[in-house]
Amino acid sequence: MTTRPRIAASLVLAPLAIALAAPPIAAAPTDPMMNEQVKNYDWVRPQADFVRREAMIPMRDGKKLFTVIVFRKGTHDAPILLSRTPYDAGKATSRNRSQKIEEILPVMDKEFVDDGYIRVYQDVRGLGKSEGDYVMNRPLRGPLNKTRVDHATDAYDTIDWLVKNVRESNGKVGITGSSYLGFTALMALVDPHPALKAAVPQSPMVDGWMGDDWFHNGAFRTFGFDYDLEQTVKEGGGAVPKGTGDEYTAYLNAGSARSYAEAYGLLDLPVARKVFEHPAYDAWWQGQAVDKLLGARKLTVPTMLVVGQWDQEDSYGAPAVYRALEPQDANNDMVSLVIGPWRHSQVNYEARALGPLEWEGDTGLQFRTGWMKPFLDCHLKTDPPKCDTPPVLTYASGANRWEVSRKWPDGEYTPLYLAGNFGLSWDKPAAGSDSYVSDPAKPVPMLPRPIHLEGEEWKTWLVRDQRFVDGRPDVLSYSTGVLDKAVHIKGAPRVELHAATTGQDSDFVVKLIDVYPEENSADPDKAGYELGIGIEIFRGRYVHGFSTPAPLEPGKDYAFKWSLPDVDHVFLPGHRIMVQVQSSLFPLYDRNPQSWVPSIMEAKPGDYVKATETVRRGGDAASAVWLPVAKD
Ligand code: PG9
Repeated sequence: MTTRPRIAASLVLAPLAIALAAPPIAAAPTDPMMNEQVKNYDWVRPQADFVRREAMIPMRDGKKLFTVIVFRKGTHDAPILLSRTPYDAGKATSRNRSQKIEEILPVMDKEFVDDGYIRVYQDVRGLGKSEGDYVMNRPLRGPLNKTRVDHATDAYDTIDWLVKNVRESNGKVGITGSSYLGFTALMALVDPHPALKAAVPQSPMVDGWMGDDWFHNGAFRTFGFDYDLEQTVKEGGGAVPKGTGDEYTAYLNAGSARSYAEAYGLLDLPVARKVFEHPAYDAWWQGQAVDKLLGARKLTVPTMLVVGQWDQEDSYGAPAVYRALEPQDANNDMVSLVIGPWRHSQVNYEARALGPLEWEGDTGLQFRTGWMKPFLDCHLKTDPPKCDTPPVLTYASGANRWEVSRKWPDGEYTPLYLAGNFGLSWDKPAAGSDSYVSDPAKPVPMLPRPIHLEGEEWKTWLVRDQRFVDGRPDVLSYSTGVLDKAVHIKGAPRVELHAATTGQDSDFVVKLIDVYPEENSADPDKAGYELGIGIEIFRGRYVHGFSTPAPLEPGKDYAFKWSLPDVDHVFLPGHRIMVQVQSSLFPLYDRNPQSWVPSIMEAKPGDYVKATETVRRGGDAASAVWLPVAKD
């Protein structure tokens, strides 16, 4: 018998089902001219197979957060699975206006509620029906946040209320969600509530400057403007009204990020202004980096970090938190890492395919039922099964199978050198170099034009065939011969690019590519396909340190070092490995003017100049991509 108090009536909008269930019998005929608008309608009917409660949960500063609690009728002694969202908790729990629980909730919730979980969605402070101010990446209380509240306290107060007020619960809470919801899931781990027993942050936004939504290695990602407008404008937001034409042209015509923002009135948005105020990796960005915040604390809640191998928004966060926490995980059972063959957040949807790539079955469902739910079950259920969580679970694309590792990365870093005649070699080649002219007036497109960075085009751009650029004079393409045996990599490939520029600044983009056999009559669309396995940018001014941008000395050789996203991939026999080098990836990243300016986002038209980029190979400037080659 539970002694938990019942939900306070004032905090629950009780179903109106009884009041509206049937018209009064033998009532007077309806007045033909009566006002036909009624106050409300409770769409949850008595025949519904679920209970759906709404509550305004009070936080420590008096603000109340809108929360929806959903479970199958008859659920009791049940774990709670919580998500804290900026994307409308009401909508997330009324996907269809159906009387069946699997119809109203997101697809990922089905197996959980079928097994007696209580599903809770909450609007974060300031959004949806929640009270308070919205700060997009609300920092933790401290130097950057002088208020009494943050996502850690809001999660704490919410969990406290839930375990005291949801009488059907067993008092144990797990937290999950992808992207922004992954970020709020991670923040709940800071001084966590004792009832928080497990967390599954998926594609969390962790460090918006280093490699998640806003910048990658210092290069500014323009798509953030659309997100800013969608998220922070109460009425009239939505995507930037840049028209229906080619976004490549729209951004190019606008000039710098600042002139684009000015043209569309985006500087009225505090969130956009903040980004312009912090172009480098200063204390503001560093103080928000969730991997650093968590790495400085003891992890007390078992955590499964999840990311997609082709995550076009937040590929950095989950592995970064894993790296930060793993050193304190002596028994290898507190923090685990999962990398699936997914685009951003695809883990929560059907995942049989990504663009032209097909997997063995629905890998999202396989993960959720085969690993995520057992992980949560063993930490949250009243009579839990034994935990058997793999320390690292990855899907080996190419071979198309799930793999378990005890550590990550799980390979031996081996250099694959850029070589003469645009070859790639496992042995260090003779010294030489290749050059190209990078012209900011003709940046290398990220996709074949016209570009529309929305829908499927945005979700799958990382797996698009790269042949559309490999003949450009400003793209260097190096390739191995046809592989006679498989090359299996498990980890984040590391770029070591020795290069010089005639300018004072330069971006470098490296793509690791799997080139499919030239002939494939069974699947002709894939014949010769150049599949990006990792695509990542580095902004040259940060070669001395991310918080110390400085001009590059024209003609001087530098060693630029950065990582590509974490992957588990098998380059099959008959395929080739390719590395492409270029100096722009437009319009996702704003253009580097290649002359020195204090902030690239604010460059003026006259600042943009052509530069010759020289990539060194072999000798003591042996450019390479270091591959984490697995011992199979
Ligand atoms: N990548 C998105 C985001 C996360 C956190 C902050 C801002 C944006 C998202 O998909 O939620």
